[in-house]
Amino acid sequence: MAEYTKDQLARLIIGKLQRNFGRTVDQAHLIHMFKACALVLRDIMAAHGSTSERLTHVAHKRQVHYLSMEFLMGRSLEKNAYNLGVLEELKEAIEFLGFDSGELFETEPDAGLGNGGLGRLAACYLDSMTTLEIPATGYSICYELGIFKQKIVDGQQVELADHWLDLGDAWLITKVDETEEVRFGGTVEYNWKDGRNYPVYTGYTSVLAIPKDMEIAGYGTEHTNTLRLWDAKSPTPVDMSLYSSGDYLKAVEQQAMAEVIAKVLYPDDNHYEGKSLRLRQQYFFVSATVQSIVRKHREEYGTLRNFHEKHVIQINDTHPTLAIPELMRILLDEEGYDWEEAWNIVTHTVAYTNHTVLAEALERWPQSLVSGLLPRIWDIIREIAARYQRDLEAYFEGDMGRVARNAIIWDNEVRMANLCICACYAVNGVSALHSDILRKDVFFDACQREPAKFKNVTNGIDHRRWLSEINPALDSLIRDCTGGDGYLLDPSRMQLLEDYADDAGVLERIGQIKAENKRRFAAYVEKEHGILLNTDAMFDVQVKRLHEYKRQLLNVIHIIYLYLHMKENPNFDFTPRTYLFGAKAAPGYYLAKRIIRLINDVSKRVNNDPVCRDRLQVYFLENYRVSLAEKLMPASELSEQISTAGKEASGTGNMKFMMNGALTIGTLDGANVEMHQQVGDDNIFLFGLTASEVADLKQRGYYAYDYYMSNPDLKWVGKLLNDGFEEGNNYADITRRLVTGDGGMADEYMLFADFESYKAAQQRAGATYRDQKKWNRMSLINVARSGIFAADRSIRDYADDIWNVPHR
Ligand code: 26Q
Repeated sequence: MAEYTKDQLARLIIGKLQRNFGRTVDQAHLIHMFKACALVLRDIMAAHGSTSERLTHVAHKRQVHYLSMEFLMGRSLEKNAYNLGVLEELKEAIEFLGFDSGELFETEPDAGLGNGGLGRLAACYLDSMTTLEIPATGYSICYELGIFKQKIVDGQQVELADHWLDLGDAWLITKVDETEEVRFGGTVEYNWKDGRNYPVYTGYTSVLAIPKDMEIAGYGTEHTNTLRLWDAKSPTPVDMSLYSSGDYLKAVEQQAMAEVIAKVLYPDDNHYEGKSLRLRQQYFFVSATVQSIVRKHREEYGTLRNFHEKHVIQINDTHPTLAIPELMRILLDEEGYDWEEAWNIVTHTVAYTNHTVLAEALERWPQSLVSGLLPRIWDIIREIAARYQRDLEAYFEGDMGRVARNAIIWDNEVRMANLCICACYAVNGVSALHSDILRKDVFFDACQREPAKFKNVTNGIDHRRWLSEINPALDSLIRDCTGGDGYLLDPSRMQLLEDYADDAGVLERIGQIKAENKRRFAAYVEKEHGILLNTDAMFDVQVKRLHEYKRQLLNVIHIIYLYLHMKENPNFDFTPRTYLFGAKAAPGYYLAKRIIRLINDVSKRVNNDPVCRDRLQVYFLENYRVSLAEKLMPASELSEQISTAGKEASGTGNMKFMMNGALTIGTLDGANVEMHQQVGDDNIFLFGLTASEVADLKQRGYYAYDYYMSNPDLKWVGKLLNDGFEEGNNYADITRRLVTGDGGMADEYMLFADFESYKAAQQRAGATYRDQKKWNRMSLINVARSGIFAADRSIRDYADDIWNVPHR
């Protein structure tokens, strides 16, 4: 039931072309058309938006503020049209005006304001919060450059700048009148007046935070929410007349220092580096956000005493932790509240989600950096830390080991996770296993002290985008089998599909849908890269950020083993495979880049060896990103989720594959555990050590060398890596890292321990694939039972267990 017909939309687009670009349809280029379409949809959303705003304010509802350094939004045109219920009409209007709608959608750049899982999760949650009619706002930075574009040159990763705003700004509305001022540096002195200390702040540098708002449309609702992206500007224009007074240089300096803040997204995923600019980014966006929430609250209620009743601030990992001392600062210094009162408000407002247990990802900021850049915030953190320390000492009865582990400031560092645990009223992990590890290991002490604080909310994905929108044929099948499109707002209805688990016609249709999606993907790859993928082979896919713990290397080692086996015995019985990889490596992560090069070398060797023809193919897809994932997921058959158990907090790619009918080969890690619970042993290819077995083995002593020496296949692969693929290009460094450690820990992620078990699981997958009917049945069961991995379920969990807000 669309509100707009094709003709109406076409007229609106023509109007936009005329007024905004001075062009007729005949004079318009694709980019004008794209921008005109975006403007038309923005108008529709704006009309809805004013209704939402009115409703929220009249009802005085509690609002959610989702703070995240990353929102990996991808494209918006098709998605917004879909959610507004005008996708078909818009496509027709575009065609009617003489353009190709597919080509038009492809011109939109991805909004790549994130690295991977954490950023994409935030984007999926915005969709669900809006669809479930929860008043919510996302906050982040309007990075001028999003995640870099990856090119593969001579097998190696090269990074290019991502100037997404050239077209991506079509969705942004600048609200200059809602600018906030953020202060850095300077000194604080305290003046004693009326029995209390008032801070006086001098010599600071101001940066202006200018909001650029992106409106978010919900599905099947007129409710809209906003993603607020802060841009950084200097308050002092560079003024030549100051030149002689020496202020000119200062003004230029200030301008540069201000505007660099919103320049670029840090491309590190699951890795912390204590860079001053990163800390400035964090405080910039957090301070602007908290000030903006407080300003609106004051306007509406005239007091901050009820602040915590009307707002929850959700902190996406520790990156926005400074929201805690920033809100304290405002309540203390600007409202004049005493400490207890301010602390009570803060600790009833803020909740924290942890996304990783990797030690190298935990944020610990040098105190010299914090105190120099944020003197007042530093004083507040010190006071929070001192009070917490007293509580810890009392609770742990002087057990200084435990006090030290839980301290907020220790060894001249500020530990952001401990600050969050101290101040937040809820702390959650992102899968059942991960939340368990937080409770029993990483945050053991804090959990003993306050067990009720520690919760689980298993991640979920936007099933409207990641199934219905990108896989229309599967969407039709689900509608046919579950009685219409009800599953779009009630993903639990997907389980009705299971009534057809033994319906030969439906199983056949599942197979045909996959085959057709594979052909479409292969056609895309051929057009873009000139490579012919073998669509008769199983598409076996590992796409995610490159990281040692995700073990792309285990996959590669197994492929090399297959290759060597095939060379030695060309007749060996093997189910044909097309192995696909996609992964960006953090630019400074040397080993990750080596692994990318290795994959490309293996690809070159295998694809050019006649023995492998029509049987084994390996291809590295460059620049893996949201819009590529959208094409790939519907075409995938085997989903590689093979991290060392205990390391992947949840994973969300695993859910996208499952929903699109791929089967999983994986370890019992992250949300794989819950996927296994859903589908049972028979519908997943599990292998490897469990998280507790990994911990035990580490405890007993893991000797990679022994595994290597006693396994002929591993030695075989090792020899090829040492010899290399061509003159002067070998991977002996990688073998050394695995076998002896090369100065570090040998095989830290236990590839060797899981190799045989992985090999066996791969064999099971291959054998099963030969029985297409059985495979399709497993595929159907996976789709049918994937409903609980919809973000709508996650958001209802957050709303009920943590936020205490009503929802649809
Ligand atoms: C921190 C400090 C300085 C620079 C960068 C960072 C930084 C940036 C990004 C640290 C971590 C990240 C990203 C973490 C991440 O994406 N974690 C993933 O979150 C997903 C959503 O919950 C999970 O599904 C994945 O398991 C988890 O790896």
